[in-house]
Amino acid sequence: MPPTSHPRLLAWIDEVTALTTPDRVVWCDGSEEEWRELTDALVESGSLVRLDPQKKPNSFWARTDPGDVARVEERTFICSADEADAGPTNNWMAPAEMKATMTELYRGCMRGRTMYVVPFCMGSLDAPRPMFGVELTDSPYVVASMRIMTRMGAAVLTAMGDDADFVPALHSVGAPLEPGQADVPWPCNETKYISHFPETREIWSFGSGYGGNSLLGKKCYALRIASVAARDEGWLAEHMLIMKLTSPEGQVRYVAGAFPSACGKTNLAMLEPTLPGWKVETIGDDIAWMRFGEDGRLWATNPEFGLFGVAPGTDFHTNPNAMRTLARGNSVFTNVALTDDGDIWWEGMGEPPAHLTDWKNQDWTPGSPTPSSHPNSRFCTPIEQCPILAEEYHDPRGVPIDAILFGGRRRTTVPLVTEARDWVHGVYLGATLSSETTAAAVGQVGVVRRDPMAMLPFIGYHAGDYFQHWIDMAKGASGDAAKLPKVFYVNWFRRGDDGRFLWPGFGENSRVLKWIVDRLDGKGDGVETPIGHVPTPEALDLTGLDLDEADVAAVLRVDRDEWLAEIPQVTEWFTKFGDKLPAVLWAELDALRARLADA
Ligand code: SAT
Ligand code: MN
Repeated sequence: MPPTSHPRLLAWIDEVTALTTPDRVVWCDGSEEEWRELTDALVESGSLVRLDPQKKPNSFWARTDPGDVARVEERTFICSADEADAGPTNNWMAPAEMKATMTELYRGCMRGRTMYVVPFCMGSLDAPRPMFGVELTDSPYVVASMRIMTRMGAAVLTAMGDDADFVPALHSVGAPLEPGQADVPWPCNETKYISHFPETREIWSFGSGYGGNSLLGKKCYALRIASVAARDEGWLAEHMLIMKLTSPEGQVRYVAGAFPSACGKTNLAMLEPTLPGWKVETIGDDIAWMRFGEDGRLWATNPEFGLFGVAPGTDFHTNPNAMRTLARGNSVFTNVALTDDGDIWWEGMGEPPAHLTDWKNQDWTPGSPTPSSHPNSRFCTPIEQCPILAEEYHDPRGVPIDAILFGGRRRTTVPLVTEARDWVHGVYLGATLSSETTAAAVGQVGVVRRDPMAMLPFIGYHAGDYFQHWIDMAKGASGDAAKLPKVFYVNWFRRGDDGRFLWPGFGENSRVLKWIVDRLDGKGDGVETPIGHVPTPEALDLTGLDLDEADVAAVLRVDRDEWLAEIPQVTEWFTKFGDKLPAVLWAELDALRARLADA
């Protein structure tokens, strides 16, 4: 007997069962017992390796197929009824055509496997309108990961009752098993589709078991589908961390920050300030849903329940709070290296041990020519284990945002921090955000691309309409611009001519946060430059930091020629959006050009 009588849910499950023909259907309740059974079975089948409980209790090592390590943007589709609604930044296929194609792929695809029913909720179950979803998947790895990343199980089903709306999210690894056929540790299919149907709010995913392609509550629901709902309903679903920042005087500020995947959102969200007396607490590290409150301020919640962070580079120096979170166990590590004593290791953790088993299950020694861990290897861990989780994380109202940071990885041109002139200029900065590509998506790494609001792979509709939506958000502040968050553009990654990072980053970024808070308070010196307000070297609190004066000047420098060189790139970028590009953004570009000409 199914543990619900929700007619739409039951009808959909019947339909999918008939199509995919799993050997059995299991309803997930989210219990400890279920977790134990799932992970035991995954260990038994060789998909997971249990880590030493003394080192990482209740934690597991997973290795993907070497061809299934990241999001597949080329295989990600926004199947809006009208092609124009997907815009120039998304792949599109007509919904009927995509459904016909994928239906044939799904036919019999769960043969020999179990189909799990995973009811989940993005955000609090106590939210005024809880955001439900149900994922059907034939991957027990996905079930275990969904239990960490979302509020999942029986309580969700109960809260859904018989008639709650939900996002149906269908997932298959696309690897049916014939009778007697042995399974592989990471089943997947060379053909992959990550499809979204924005009008009907459905998600169909096939062929990949990797995080962003398979944990459908995350990017697919909480960003692509939610961004469409947000457009329709006047809110924002964004690729942003959320942090609580308390000054030595006890003043609290809430900051949201959009950075592309693998550009340091998790590190910033858990930052340990080097400036005495400052405190950071974490609310979210990847996704922010922001709605205007009755007070006219923009309030943000984190819809997730776990952290799915990039492993390499994470250690006690760069992100001590992530390390403390992981030490508490209950985590799944994917594509990192395994130590001989049953712990995990990755590049950036200091001196490597003499021997490891690498992410491809090969012997690895410090002399090996390739890294032990995939550059997009990930830890998946409960956010409630984060020792600096802010109590506001649990509040369904969220927190009122004081400042929004946009940032990317740029070796040149973009200074450490710039304050936008006003909201529309802030939207311009977000819309033209650029960053060097990372290993978080399949493709070339290190190429500068425009990544508007760090949402390029996640906007569920036409990006021109998305920019207009951002501009229109100002209306939500009841006409009082002072209530809008102030917008800043940051770049921790600027380098000198010799290739060195000019700024130490990590905990030292608290110095930049302090300047931002000073600016919110109407203090903090800035020079007005053609691109916005940039701190004077004296306005940055550099106490106790051994930095070359020349480096400080270089990291803050606004180089007219470098910025003039951006203009044709931005022009080309804006041209993509045709008449959907808000005219005020063209006006911003014209004004920037004029200011640069006068500079
Ligand atoms: O792989 S995920 O999409 O979940 C993480 C990311 O790329 O931001
Ligand atoms: Mn992300």
